[in-house]
Amino acid sequence: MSDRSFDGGIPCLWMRGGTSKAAVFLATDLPPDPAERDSLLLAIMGSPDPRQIDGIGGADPLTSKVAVLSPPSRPDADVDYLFLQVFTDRPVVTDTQGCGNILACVGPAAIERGLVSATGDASHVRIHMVNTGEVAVATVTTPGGRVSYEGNARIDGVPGTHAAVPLMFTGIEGSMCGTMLPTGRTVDVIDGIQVTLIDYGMPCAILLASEFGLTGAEDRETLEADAGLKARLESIRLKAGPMMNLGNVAQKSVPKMTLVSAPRAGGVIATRSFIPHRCHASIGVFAAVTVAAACCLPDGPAAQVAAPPGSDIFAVEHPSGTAEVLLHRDADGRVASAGTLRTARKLMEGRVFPAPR
Ligand code: NQM
Repeated sequence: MSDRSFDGGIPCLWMRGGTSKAAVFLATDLPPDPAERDSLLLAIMGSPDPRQIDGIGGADPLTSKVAVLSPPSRPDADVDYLFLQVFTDRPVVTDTQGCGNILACVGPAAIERGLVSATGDASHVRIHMVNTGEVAVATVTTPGGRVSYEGNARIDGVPGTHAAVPLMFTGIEGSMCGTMLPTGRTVDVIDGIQVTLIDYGMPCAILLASEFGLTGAEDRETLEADAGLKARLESIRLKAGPMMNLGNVAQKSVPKMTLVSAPRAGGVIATRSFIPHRCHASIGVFAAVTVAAACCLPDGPAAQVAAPPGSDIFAVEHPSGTAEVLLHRDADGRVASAGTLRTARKLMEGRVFPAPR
């Protein structure tokens, strides 16, 4: 343990990225030892406690997130971004997933904190996603060299309009599982249920809502109250983890368990995504990209219900609207690159005070 004191607080940006919120830190402001850092982050967010009453976490996995920024460790990036998911009700901090929603606030935060310089009215920030090893490119609105959060872009799940933050990805296939289809199959059967185990940016298990007696249009609260459903999903998830090269996933936030059904609002597919123990209010960015990639497979639960898009834009329906994913496919129909559009906003800048440990 270091003898560093945090009594004077720790510099922190509290930001919305897409449909999630995170505390954003510079790595130099946190303990270098991961165990010590994670203990501090639990004390900052107020975990473990389902209400996170003594911390700044919002009592929901979508608002109990951390981004740690540091200078780039590779020449093709401008900034390193380590994502950490802080569990609300367990003393767990995990780096075994990235987060595309929080990725949206990394470019603005890196400029705000002086790690990256703005380059004209729009700045392209190359972000090394340390969790998975790829580089994403975010475009940040920077009139006069300062970050602007104002604009006309709208994303479902966030009221109002804001500056667009387009995100582009390459090389995200098999981000954590090594390969897009870690079992080598498009369909496996676990506990008698068909499942596609796939990683195109996020390890996901894709299942038909109908196999669980659901329409796939149920709201978040109804699904979260269904203890039987959650137990069945967790049983499948624990078996899927080793099959996906993820090892024992009991204390990990992957794979995401995504129930799919036919679209109802003109999109390509409808989703209800468990992340993994709570139902997402919308859907994660890389989870949506991965669902879109699953729709391109010749068979499996997604292909069975998807309405093929007429273009490269895959509208993925979720409980609070639709997330649009851009998928570029090569001449063989293989997904070559992906993108999406998010917004972000600085909510608070200051010093955060961890609870006594
Ligand atoms: O899949 C939540 C979120 C996410 C992850 C989660 C995300 C992604 O919406 O890229 O954005 O799946 O735990 O913040």
